[in-house]
Amino acid sequence: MGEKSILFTTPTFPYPTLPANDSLTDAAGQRFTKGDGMFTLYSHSHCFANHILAQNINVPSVLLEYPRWEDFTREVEKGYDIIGISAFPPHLDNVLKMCEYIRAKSPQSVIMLGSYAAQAFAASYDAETQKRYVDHVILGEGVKFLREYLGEEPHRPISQRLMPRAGAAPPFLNLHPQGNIGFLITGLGCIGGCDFCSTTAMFDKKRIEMLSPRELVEHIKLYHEHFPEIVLMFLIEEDHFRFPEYLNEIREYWLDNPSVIENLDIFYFGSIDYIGEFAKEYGWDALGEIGAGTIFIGVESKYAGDHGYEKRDEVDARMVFDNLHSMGVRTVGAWICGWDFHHHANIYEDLNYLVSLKPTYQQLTRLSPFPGTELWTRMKEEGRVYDVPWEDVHFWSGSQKNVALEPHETLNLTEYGYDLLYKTWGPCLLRRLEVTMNGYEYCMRSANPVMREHKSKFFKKQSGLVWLLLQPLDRFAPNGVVRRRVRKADERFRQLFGEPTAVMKAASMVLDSRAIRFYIKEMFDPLNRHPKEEPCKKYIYDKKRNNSAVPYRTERKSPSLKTWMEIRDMNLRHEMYEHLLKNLKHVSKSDEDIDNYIVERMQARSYVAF
Ligand code: B12
Ligand code: SF4
Repeated sequence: MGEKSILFTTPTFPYPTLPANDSLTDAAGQRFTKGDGMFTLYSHSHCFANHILAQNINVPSVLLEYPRWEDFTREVEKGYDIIGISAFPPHLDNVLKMCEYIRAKSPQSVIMLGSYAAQAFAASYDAETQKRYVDHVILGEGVKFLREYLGEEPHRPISQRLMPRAGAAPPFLNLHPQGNIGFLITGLGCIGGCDFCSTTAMFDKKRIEMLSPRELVEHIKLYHEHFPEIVLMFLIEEDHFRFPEYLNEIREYWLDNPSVIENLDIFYFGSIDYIGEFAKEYGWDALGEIGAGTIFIGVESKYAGDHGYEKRDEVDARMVFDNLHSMGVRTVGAWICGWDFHHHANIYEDLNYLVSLKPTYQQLTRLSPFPGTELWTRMKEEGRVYDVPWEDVHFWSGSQKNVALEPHETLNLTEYGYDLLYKTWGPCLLRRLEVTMNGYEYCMRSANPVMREHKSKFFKKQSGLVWLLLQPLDRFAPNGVVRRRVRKADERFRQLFGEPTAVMKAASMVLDSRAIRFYIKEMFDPLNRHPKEEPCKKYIYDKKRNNSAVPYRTERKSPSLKTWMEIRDMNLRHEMYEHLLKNLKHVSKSDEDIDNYIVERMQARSYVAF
């Protein structure tokens, strides 16, 4: 077979919006920090599946990310041998349109469809319709499939090099922050087999290990060397804590890298029971020592354990959340509304249970029977799946006929839940500051010198950075309860780290003035009127950079005039602040750790991550 030309692409923009007019690609805005008013982070992310595929085949390829229709058609008309589309269900109507276009303009191109749009497509269309649009629907791991198709050795290890970074910032500071979150995939799939879960169905209830513990730490070091502005490594996996020996092995390599420990931490995934068991086996301190920064925890419901979900059976969620927070580990508490056991007499109790855990971040969604899952098949048989448009098949789909609740109630309850968390505990960024201050105290008490001398610095720097937001938080707190929390956090910060420096006070005034301007603008033109649009990028994997950590070249289309002006404005402002703060640092009493960090963040145009 001669060398094939390959185009990988995501669906074309514009993307559908979520029920609350949120952007599909802004995970912080639509979920993790949703409901926090102007303190809701504004974030971006990338399509990692296509990168993994492009990195693991021997032939060159072109990768289009978030193309507009004309970017896509221009590329299709070049007549690629293979066009691979990685997409999610909300894009299926558009994906079918893309396939029709390919069939018409480049009939020799073989069309491959992967990811969760493929899962939904395979479950929803008969074989003949599928063939009309797509030549290969790939369910499960794609690298092996692609290598086999290309006639390459399929079983060689799947490697990962650096991928584009994701980023997040408060919108009044920066709508286009530089990426400060790196991504690695430690494993695909989950052995849990929960009936509602798409990933366990996609990978047939198996887990495919993608990096060994040693490789993982080596890869994190590589990210840190190339992108020193990264503050968080996001590890894609379904439940790290099901594999305690794996995690415990990370500890040994992680503690050997103090300079990395001072600068970044790790986003893990876990479930209550398995985190509890890990802590029982290796001690709670082990969680700090594996670099856990944030853990995404599927709480699902207070009652999940009573209804057959084995991962929520044994351990008390409150004890797990409290212990994690007390040692500086942030949490994302995930809760699902619309279980069959939910009714009017227990739903508020369930929601308030989640609130009582005080998750640092949250994900409140509706139970959504995703096509291709066991739940969907069962509900279909029971006549309980409403026929909703593809654009509404996501975490708030409303496609499920509930036993006791009306569909609008489940959506309203999730919206209400975000608001309740905000009004009870304050915005996630305040909760984050409280947890990082706990982390500092915890490290200073620790018997482990690496935690005491190195990890404590990370907590101190991050606490200092988020302290800058206390002034706008105090001004724009949603109520007196939260305002008092802000003031208590300030008092505690001063007790722990002393009086804020001149640099901190100046930076805090800058943030406050940005927040005031943003608030005024929001009155007339709320950000939610303009759901986030990602720029189109073209990544060229020409295979000439095989020894380089970054294996692609990026071509970015000129941004729209509005985006260009926003970026220019941000750059100018940041240069000015950076200059001001550097000068202040020289003429006033300074806390080197915090002040240098604030200036570095200004330089990097990036702030805290989750
Ligand atoms: C990172 C992530 C995101 C990121 C980036 C996603 C992206 N690709 O654009 C962000 C934050 C933007 C995001 C957003 C959303 N996400 Co998301 N996300 C994930 C997460 C955590 C990891 C995905 C990933 O990168 N995995 C690593 C790659 C390598 O694995 P992979 O994608 O499975 O790809 C492999 C195979 O599937 C296959 N493959 C994939 N594509 C292709 C294409 C071809 C041509 C071939 C041959 C093979 C192939 O080969 C790859 C290598 O083996 C998953 C959970 C998970 N663990 O998978 C959820 C998940 C995919 N997201 C999910 C959802 C619902 C969403 C949203 C719709 C959220 C919402 N509000 O409802 C949006 C939609 C975003 C969009 N672009 O429209 C669901 C999907 C469920 C479903 N059945 O639809 C998941 C499974 C979470 C869950 N547990 O339910 N997400
Ligand atoms: S434990 Fe989590 S990832 Fe695993 S099958 Fe259940 S819901 Fe899915």
